[in-house]
Amino acid sequence: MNEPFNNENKKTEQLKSFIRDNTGKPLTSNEGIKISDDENSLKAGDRGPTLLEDFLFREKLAHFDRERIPERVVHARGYGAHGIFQVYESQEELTMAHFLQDPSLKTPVFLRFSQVAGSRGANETDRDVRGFATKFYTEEGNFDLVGNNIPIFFIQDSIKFPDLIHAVKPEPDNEIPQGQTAHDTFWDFITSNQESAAMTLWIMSDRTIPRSFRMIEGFGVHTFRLVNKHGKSRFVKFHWKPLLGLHSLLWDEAQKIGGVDPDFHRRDLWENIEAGNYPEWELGIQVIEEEDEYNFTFDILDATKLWPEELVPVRKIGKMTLNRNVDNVFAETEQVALHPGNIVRGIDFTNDPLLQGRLFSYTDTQIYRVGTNFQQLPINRPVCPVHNNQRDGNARYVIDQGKVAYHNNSLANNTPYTVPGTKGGFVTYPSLVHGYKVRATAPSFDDHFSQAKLFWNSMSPVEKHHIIDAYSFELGKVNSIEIRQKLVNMLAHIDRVLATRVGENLTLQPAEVPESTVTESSPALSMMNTRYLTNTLKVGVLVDEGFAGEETREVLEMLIKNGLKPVIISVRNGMIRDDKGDQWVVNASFLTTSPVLYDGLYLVGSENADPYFINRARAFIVESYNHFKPIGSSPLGEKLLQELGIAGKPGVVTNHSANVFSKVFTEAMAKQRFWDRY
Ligand code: HDE
Repeated sequence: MNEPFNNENKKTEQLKSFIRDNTGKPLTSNEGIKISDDENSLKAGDRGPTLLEDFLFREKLAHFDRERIPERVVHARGYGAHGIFQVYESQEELTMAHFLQDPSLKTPVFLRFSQVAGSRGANETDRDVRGFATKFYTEEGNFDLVGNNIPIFFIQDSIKFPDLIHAVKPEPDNEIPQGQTAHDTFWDFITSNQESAAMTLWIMSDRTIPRSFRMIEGFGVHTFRLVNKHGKSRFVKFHWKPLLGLHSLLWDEAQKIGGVDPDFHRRDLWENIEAGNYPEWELGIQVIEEEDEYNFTFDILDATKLWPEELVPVRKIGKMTLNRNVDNVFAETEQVALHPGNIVRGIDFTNDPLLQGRLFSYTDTQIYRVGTNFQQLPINRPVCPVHNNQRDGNARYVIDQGKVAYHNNSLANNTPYTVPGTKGGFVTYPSLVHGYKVRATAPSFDDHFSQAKLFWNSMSPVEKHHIIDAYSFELGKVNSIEIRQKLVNMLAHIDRVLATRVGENLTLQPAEVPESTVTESSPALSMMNTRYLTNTLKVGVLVDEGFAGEETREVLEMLIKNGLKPVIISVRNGMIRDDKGDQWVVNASFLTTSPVLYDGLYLVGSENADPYFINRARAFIVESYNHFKPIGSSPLGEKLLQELGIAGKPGVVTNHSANVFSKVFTEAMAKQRFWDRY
C-alpha cells in the first residue's frame, strides 16, 4: 500500500535532507578529519618535493580529477528549476493518472530547458530547438514529459537519430562549428532525408531563437495514450502554453547576445524566479478517439506531423508554475535523468517508431552518463516509496535490509509483493499488434510536404521574411553548391515563392518540381497570434549626470507598476546624481551592457549631457530602432531622436506628461516590435 502523501512540495522536503550548508563550519576531509592547512602541501623541506603521504592533498586532487562526467550526447547545455503542477479539474474520464484527478493536489515538478546541438559551454542564443523536459514527482511514481519547443521532429524512425546528430554536431575533422546548423553536413543530411522538410521550416522560424525560456511553448511531440479506469484508451498529444506568450529574438540580436551574454536564458530564468516572477505554463491536450485513428490525411503516429489545432482542439487541463531555483546546478540539473519511458498508470505508449527508439536510448545513456544507481540520486528519487529486489551496482546509496532479494520467496512472505491493476499496479494497455517482421516504414508516412506548406501558409509576412533570411543565412554558410541547390529544390516542393526568394539570395534557380497544393493555414502556428504582455520586460533607462530626477522617478514608478523592469544605464558604474543632487544606483554602464539585452529604451538624457553619453545613447537608440523596439524619450532627449530622424516614427514615444507617456510607452512595450518600420 502507498504511504500517506501530503499536499506540500514533497520533493523539496525530500531534497532538504541531502542539502549541506558549509557556512561557518570547520573545513574537513571527506573522512571528517579537521584540516589545519589547506594552502600548503606536505613537503620534504619547504622547497619540496611533495610527499606521497599527504592524504589530504591526494584526496583533494583525486576528487578534482574526477569532477566532470560525460555531458549529454544531445541537449548538453540546459538549465532547470523546481515547481508545481495542478490540474484544473479531474480528468478521470480520460485517464487514471493520479496527478490528473484532484485539483487541490500540487504535484512537484522539475523542468529542464536545453538546446540540442551545442556542448555544455555553448552560447544560449544559438539557433536551435529547445528541450522542454518535465519530471512530475507523482504519488504513483515519476512521470517524465521529455519534449521540445517544436511539435514535430526531423525524422520518423529513431534508428536515424545518431545520423541526424552526427550531421548537426561540429564536423569531426576540424570540430567546427559549435552549436550551429549552418554547415555542410547538416544540410546534406536534410536534403538526403526529405522527411525533415517540415522541421526545417520550424527551425528556420523565430521559434528557435526564443526571447526567454519563460516564453516558449513545449510539446510532447509523440502520440501517447491516455487510459481510464475502464480500460478505454485514447490517443493524446501534450502541449505546454506559456502564460507570458510566445516571443523571440531577432537573428541579429541572437548572434550579438551570444557574445554579450552567453548565459542570457539561464540568467533571465534565474533572476525572474529569484524576484518572484514565477513563470507559468498551461498543460494542454489534444485527444483522438481510437476509432478515429485512420480518419486523418496524415498518420497520427508519424512524429514529423502535428495535429492542427483547428482540427483537434487543445484543451487546457492544468497549470505548472516554476517557483524555486536549484541549490546546486550539478547535483540537480546536470544529474537529473529524464526519460520518455517514465510513465505512470493511466498513460501509455503508442507504436510511434520515433518514440519506441527513445524508450531504449534514455536509460541506456543515463547508466553511462550518471551511473547504474542514477535513480537513487536525490533529484531523481520518486517521492513515493520504492521497494524491489534490485541490488548493488556502483555507488549504491540505499541500504536494503534482510537476506531476501528475490521473487517469489517464502522467507519474507513473498514481499515486496506485486500489485494487480485493480489495486494500482501498472498494466500495459493491451493494444492489438499484428504484421510481419520487416524493416520498413508505412506508406502512410510518405507525405513530407503538405504540413510544411500548411506551416508556411500560416506565417505572417514578417515571419516569412525571417524564414527566407534564415535559410539564406544557413545555406550561405554551406560550401557545397550541390547541397545549396538540393535545398532550394526541396523548398520548391513546399512553395515556389519561398524557393525562389531563397534561391535569389544564392543566385540559384529552383528546379521544376511538383509543388504542394495545400491552401489551408493554421492560425495557431503563427507566433504573431500570441499574447502580448509587459510583465518582466526590460527597459534600458539612459541617464546622464544632472538628469531630471523627479520626472524620471515618476515615470519609472508607473512603468514598474505596469510590470516593466527598468534598468538604469549610464556612462559609469556605481552612483549618479540627478538635478537635485540625489544619488541613484547605476545598474549597468555603456561598457558592461548592450541594447540587445533590453526590450525597449527610455532616453532620459540631461540638460548638459556629455558628448560621450550622447555618442553612446545614439548607438543604443539606432540599434534598438533597427530591432523594431519601443523607444521612449524625455523632452530633453527628443532633440537626439529628431537628429536621428526617428522622432514620431512607429513605436517612438516622447514624454510631455509623465502620466500619458507611461501609458503610451507601456502599450508600446506590450506590442514589443514595430514591424511597420520595415
Ligand atoms: Fe532525445 N535524447 N532523443 N529527443 N531528448 C536525449 O537522453 C533520443 C528526441 C529530448 O533535459 C538523451 O539523458 C533519441 C525527440 C530532450 O535531460 C538521449 C531520439 C525529443 C532531452 C536522447 C531522440 C527529444 C533529450 C541525451 C530519436 C522531443 C534532454 C541525454 C527518437 C520529443 C533531456 C539523455 C534533459 C535527451 C535520445 C529524439 C527531447 C541520448 C534516440 C523527438 C528534451 O538519450
